[in-house]
Amino acid sequence: MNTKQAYEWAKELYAKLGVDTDAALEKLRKTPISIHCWQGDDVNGFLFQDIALSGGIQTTGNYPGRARNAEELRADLDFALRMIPSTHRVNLHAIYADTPEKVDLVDLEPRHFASWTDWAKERKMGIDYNPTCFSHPMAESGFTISSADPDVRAFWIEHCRKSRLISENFGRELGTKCVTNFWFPDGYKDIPVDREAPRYRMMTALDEARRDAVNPEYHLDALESKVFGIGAESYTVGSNEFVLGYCVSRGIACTLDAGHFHPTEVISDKISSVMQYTKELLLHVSRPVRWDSDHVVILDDELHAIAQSLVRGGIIDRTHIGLDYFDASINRVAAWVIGTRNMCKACLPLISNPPKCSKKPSWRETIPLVWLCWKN
Ligand code: RNT
Ligand code: ZN
Repeated sequence: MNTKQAYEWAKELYAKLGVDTDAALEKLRKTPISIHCWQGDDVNGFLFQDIALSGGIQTTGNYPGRARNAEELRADLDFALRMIPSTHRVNLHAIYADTPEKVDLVDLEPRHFASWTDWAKERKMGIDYNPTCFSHPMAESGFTISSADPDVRAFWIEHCRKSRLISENFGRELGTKCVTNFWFPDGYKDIPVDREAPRYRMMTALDEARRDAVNPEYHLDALESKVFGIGAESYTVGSNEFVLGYCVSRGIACTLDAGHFHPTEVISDKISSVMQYTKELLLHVSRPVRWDSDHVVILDDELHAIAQSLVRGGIIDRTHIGLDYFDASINRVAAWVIGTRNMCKACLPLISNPPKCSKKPSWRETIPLVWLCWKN
């Protein structure tokens, strides 16, 4: 029996249960997964040579075959994409700029990503983006955009500002909105004297970084929280409360990373709460094992629960599903394929048979109003 035949039989069986498999697959096709490029090279990037991964995140393992340049990374991605049905998106970090020029993060422009744009265009894929606020000498203090040092702060504000312009360009070139995720590792290893000032600085610095008007058709801001990082165990500036408050008050998307909460907390239960107050959501689907260990996503209970929250809650269309894990101890291409396919597999049974929920009001544009009132 070939796969086509197997599908026809399955289709018939499911039809008897009232499930239209063609329609379900079509719907799944409209739910792209943003595949994180950084699984392919252990979050090294190609902009700087010999720079250690910092920011309290870590890849472990030394499996051979790490991509050494953008060309190799794209070839590996192409190989992975052949084993992943449907068209998805690729999520880039600033350090994946593909240029022979010696440029720093604050000098990056859309042209430094031209090869990525061409590559994505050929494949009819969208691109998502991230400023890289770690693995850089200016991040050595453990603080970036919330640093008390005005020069350090200005550097990261400028990097984030430029990132939004790069993002808008991706969106315009590829005809699909680029979601740009801001994540800052800023925090203290030990108990700080002042918990308030860094948060005030982060809030105002973010506003400054986001001062340019960008076309919302092409770009969306998202902000990611975290409970702690390695070397920042006692205090993280961008905590859950800080981030949620910022996203709601500014009308931007909140990013929920599955590994960024206490081990017994799950994002599957946070999604429906956050979505009462924000129009769009970005997910970093990952698999924390004891800590934010960024294991490859498997089809476990929490992945099913995440998909349930999205589909049963009727919010999958307002959600951008991204993956975020990096495992260097296994084949990196397999890691992409396994994680992405599992994310799709978790959504499919739910999409095939959506619940007939009671009618609920559609999303109202309350958030920008709240923000306007607050601003005035
Ligand atoms: C770190 C965050 C962040 C990064 C990527 C590389 O804990 O999850 O999203 O993993 O930006
Ligand atoms: Zn993340």
